[in-house]
Amino acid sequence: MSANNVKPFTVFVEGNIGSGKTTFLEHFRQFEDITLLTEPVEMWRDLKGCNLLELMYKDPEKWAMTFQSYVSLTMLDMHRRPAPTPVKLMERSLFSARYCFVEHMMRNNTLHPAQFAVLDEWFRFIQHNIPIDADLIVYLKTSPSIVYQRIKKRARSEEQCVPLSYIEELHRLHEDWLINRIHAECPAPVLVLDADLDLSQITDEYKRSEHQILRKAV
Ligand code: DCP
Repeated sequence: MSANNVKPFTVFVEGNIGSGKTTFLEHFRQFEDITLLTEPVEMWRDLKGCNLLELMYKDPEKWAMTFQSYVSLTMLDMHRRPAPTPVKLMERSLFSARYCFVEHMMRNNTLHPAQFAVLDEWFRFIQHNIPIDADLIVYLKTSPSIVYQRIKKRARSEEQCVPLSYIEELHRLHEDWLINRIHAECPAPVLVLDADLDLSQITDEYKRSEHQILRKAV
């Protein structure tokens, strides 16, 4: 809740792995009156000394369920966290966890149907019983080959085994959710930005979203 008890304008930043979500959030650090909630990847890498992200990539059949249930908890925490500002900008959401990552793990049988059913029931329960505010989704749209190169370059140790085919599949799932709208609900209007641009050009593209996010003439 913002200072005057009005709900903040809540924005989810979505896009493939390596699409620049963190960089996008950092762009908005220059503005006052905006709460930035970056994704809790560091919590996933260190839960009481356990690296769940690494366990998930090393042995997906064994750890995907545990990992995604912890992702759900940390994302729900971000959704419910009050913002003392008129704007709240979040990296990812419960929706991309369900419609992109869990969906992929269900389709390629990484998750047993029973495990998928439990995650899906949690998702539905939360959706129907816990208010999740969403006013805008910024979709950082990329080409799989470009983000694949970025992932290789940034060399996050857990992601070294990620094949291009996985990035392509995640791309299709983001497109199905945000552009083709195959799921019944998309929680907010979608603003699509070209996130293939490299760092020297991306600021102008990010600026295209300032007006809608800050909701004033900038
Ligand atoms: N991940 C996952 N399941 C989720 C969310 C994320 O398996 N529900 C994994 C994919 C990545 C890592 O967690 O290995 C972080 O992915 P993100 O795309 O969420 O974050 P990035 O740090 O890649 O974002 P960007 O590079 O766009 O800033």
